[in-house]
Amino acid sequence: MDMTKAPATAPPRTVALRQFIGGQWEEGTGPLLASTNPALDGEVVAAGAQATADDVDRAMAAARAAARGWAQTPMHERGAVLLRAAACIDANARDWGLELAREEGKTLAEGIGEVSRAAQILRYFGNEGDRPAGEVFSSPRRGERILVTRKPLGVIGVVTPFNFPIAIPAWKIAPALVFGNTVVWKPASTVPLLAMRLAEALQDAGLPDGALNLLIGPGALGTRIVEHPDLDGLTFTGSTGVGRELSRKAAGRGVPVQAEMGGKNAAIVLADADLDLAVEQVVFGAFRSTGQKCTATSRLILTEPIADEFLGRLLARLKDWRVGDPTDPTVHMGPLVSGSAAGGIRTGIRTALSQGAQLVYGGAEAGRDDGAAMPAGDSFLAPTVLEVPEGPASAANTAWRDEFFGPVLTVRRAADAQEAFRLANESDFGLSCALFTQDITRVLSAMDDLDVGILHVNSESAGADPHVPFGGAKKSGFGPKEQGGAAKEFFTHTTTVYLTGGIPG
Ligand code: UN1
Repeated sequence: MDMTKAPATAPPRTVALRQFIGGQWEEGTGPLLASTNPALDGEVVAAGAQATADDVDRAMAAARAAARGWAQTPMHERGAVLLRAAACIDANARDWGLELAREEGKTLAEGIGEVSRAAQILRYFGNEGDRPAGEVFSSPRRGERILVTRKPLGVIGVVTPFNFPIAIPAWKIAPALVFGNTVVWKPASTVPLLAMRLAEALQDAGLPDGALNLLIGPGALGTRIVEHPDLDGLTFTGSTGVGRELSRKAAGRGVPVQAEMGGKNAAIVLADADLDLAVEQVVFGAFRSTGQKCTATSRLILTEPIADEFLGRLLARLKDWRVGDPTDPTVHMGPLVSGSAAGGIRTGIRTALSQGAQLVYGGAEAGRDDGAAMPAGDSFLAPTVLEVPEGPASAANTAWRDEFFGPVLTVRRAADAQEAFRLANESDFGLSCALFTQDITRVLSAMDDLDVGILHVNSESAGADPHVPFGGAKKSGFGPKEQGGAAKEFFTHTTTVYLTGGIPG
């Protein structure tokens, strides 16, 4: 049959999942695993057998065996592999972006954008060989110089979340590799196909066998990696609970850890803000990727003079925010990653309401009774806005305090900028914050007063460029920051060299 004549409506075929160990793609020997499309009940995107504890051991051995040769490969050659992989990823951005939208549920535009972003990250680190590789200090002794050189840690465990199935792995694996480490990677089992795509790109780009190993399977594989005696470093992004548990285990064995965990990021709108800009950016920050970003805007602090006006404009904007199949280009927001993720958020919304929050828009039952604007299916939630009135219990309201990791925005009102900053800091987390104002004096105080790792002035709380540090303050992260020059801090250790040729004549 001529496949080019197959009807355009034919469902895409299910991709066979494989493990990548020591440069070989192989079938797993564990139980079956299938990634499914959260927008279309029952559509299997990829399926295959999971990896086992034994596969972790083989992957660690392969990574160890490859470590010395890769570390001795010149940085420019290591970078060239990343640059070739970036070109391959760019060439496949549309196809893989579509696979990403089907497997994870973000819109096609965001899926393609994320794949291109992975390529951009690989390009940034691919050029690392052109950047300074250490420091030179003066010596108090005649005829001596003191150099600080950098070396890879060795074998790095990489554990990544579902919400950026190719960009987050890229921003961990690219620096790990370019600085000369080898990698054993366990992605979230909900998004294994995109993990395979990244590994394929690196393999096709000429990465030596064993430098990257990919294990698809349950969380227990991550624990096995962390407990493995050959592990030299662990980089993790995901939930606070899992991050703390893995960090505790790694740190207890003297293994350096970098963990990027929760966020409860505020957008603050001051009285002088450009409201049209602020509404647009708050909607993007809160509801793009269905709110499933650690940098998503989940708290909105409105100063009194503009609060009602802002909410009115926000609700008008949300009426046009289409929820549906993310591969439909007219849709703004896809489903949550799974029905159970959506169910947990529905419970969270109901709890928040029982604790005194007021429903402003959407809600746990939206589209269920009225049926109108919401697609059927347990994974879908409406964009939801809750308001927590000021009172002794406001700070404890679950929608204000806990990370829901979904399309829920919780509003509080502040009398002025000072109170708004105090409310923004009223969180255990401190990842990012968006501040909307045209007042430079307020911006300068915010830079000092807000306890966050990332501050956006007049732009949404999400987003991260590859050449600058990324990571949070307070309980949002543990260990060094990611990306940019900060990545070097984690993926290398230093050797201080006291260098003299003898006593100068
Ligand atoms: C972004 O804001 O574009 O897990 C990236 C997360 C973050 C990445 C956010 N580590 O959502």
